[in-house]
Amino acid sequence: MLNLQKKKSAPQTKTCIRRIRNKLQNYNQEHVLRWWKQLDDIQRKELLQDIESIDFELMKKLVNKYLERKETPILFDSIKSPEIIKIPGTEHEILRQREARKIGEQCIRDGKAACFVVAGGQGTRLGFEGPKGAYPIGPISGNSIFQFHAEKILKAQQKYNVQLMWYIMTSKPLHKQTIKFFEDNKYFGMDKDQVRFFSQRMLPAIDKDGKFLMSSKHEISKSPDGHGGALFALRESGVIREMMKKGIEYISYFQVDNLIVKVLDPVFIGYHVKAGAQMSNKVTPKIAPSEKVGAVVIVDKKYSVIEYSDLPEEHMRDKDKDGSSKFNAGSIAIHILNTEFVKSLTEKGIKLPYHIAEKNIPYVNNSGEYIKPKNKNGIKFETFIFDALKFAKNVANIEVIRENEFSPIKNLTGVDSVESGRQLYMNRCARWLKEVGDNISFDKKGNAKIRIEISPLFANSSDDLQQKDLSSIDTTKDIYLV
Ligand code: UD2
Repeated sequence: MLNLQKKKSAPQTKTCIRRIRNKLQNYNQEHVLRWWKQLDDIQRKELLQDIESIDFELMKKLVNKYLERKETPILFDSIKSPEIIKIPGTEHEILRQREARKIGEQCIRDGKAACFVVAGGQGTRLGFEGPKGAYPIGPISGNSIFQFHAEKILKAQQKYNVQLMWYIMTSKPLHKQTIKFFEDNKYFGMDKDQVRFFSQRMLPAIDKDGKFLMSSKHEISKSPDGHGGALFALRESGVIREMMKKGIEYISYFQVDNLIVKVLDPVFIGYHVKAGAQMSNKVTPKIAPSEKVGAVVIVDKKYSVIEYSDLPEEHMRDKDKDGSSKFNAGSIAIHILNTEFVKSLTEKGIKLPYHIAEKNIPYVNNSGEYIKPKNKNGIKFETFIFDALKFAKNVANIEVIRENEFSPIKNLTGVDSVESGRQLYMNRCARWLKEVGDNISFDKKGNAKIRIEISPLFANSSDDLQQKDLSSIDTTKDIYLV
């Protein structure tokens, strides 16, 4: 029986290899089979599967785009600053915000909103093995970033008396680890059924001649296709269909590395609904023109985000005719997207533009040696979710208070780091305690003098704290409320 199968499969494999070899030749990538003779059966199978999964036509376009440097130039003169719903100051604005909150709360109660986190990026800058969301960030508890987000969702669930869905986009190298992390932690108290994982697409990385880089003799180096890949992944995984079946209309999108993000903000949802928007943004004034956040702008009457890496020094300070800064509306990567919008974009086959990123990518050289390059040797291609803005009929841009909603964790130390993210989190806890009358001291930099951690399950706002008995708190020592 075994023998028969072997005899049968041998010619098939030969034909298959011939076909694949031809394909590779057509696309100028035949070098990926260079070590074929040295590979064992399992490695050969894996390599063939890897090759079969590649969209060669897409890669051909991307390679040409890179080789011909076909990036569309940004016409800086035609850019305008966006319309923004400012933080309310007047009585009228306060009323407007209250109305938005009411609308958003009703949407959440009616089960029309779900949480969606993009967690497919590799945490290389953090120097952490494994998914970034598994990073033990809690200043006292050491709880993971995922646990903080999960507890915020559970708290919202209690408040609105509705079961909320959490969609988590991972990428191939992180997928199994992410699920295992949730399983090991018993889903942080959430029901298994309310957490839905799906994986984004991976694309080959190329060298400067347009050839696929090899990460081993039988593996093509691949990386996630950017968070814009969420659109493709939402469709391919069937998640967008599932969402619509459940009656979900609004996707509350956030990045895993923003520890203090409001995972489901009724005010944001309400403004989005009131504006009849299809996709919306939270913005905050940049702390400096060079800050590493994108800027929400208007180009040709359409909303868009100019990524920080695309904003040259000489344009960072450009002004509108009225003297206001063009690039001051910092995008903190928090959006609402309508499920209907995502569905129609993906059904129409709309493709987001690919951005080129030059990186140091480890690879196997022609002699079969594994090289960790010191300089940028390779190119990755990524799409960005905010490029979908220009397809939206209406967009609402909501200004928020940075220190209440944005603490990005990109590096281990310094700017936008584990250190600063923790501090921003503790400072927000300290402000909440102060607001309810506790005597918390801050140093000259505005940092709380003691370590404070409040589990989102205990309180996720100063309003939540109002309802607690905090009389036994000693504000001279570390505070951990759980
Ligand atoms: C992002 C924004 C920037 C600003 C900043 C705020 C981009 C290109 N830039 O900068 O404008 O808003 O965040 O913090 O987004 N991810 C995936 N799959 C991928 C790539 C990324 O899921 O293929 C996730 C990643 O896990 C993370 C988020 O997207 O949660 C942002 O990725 P990043 O840290 O690479 O983006 P960054 O810091 O360049």
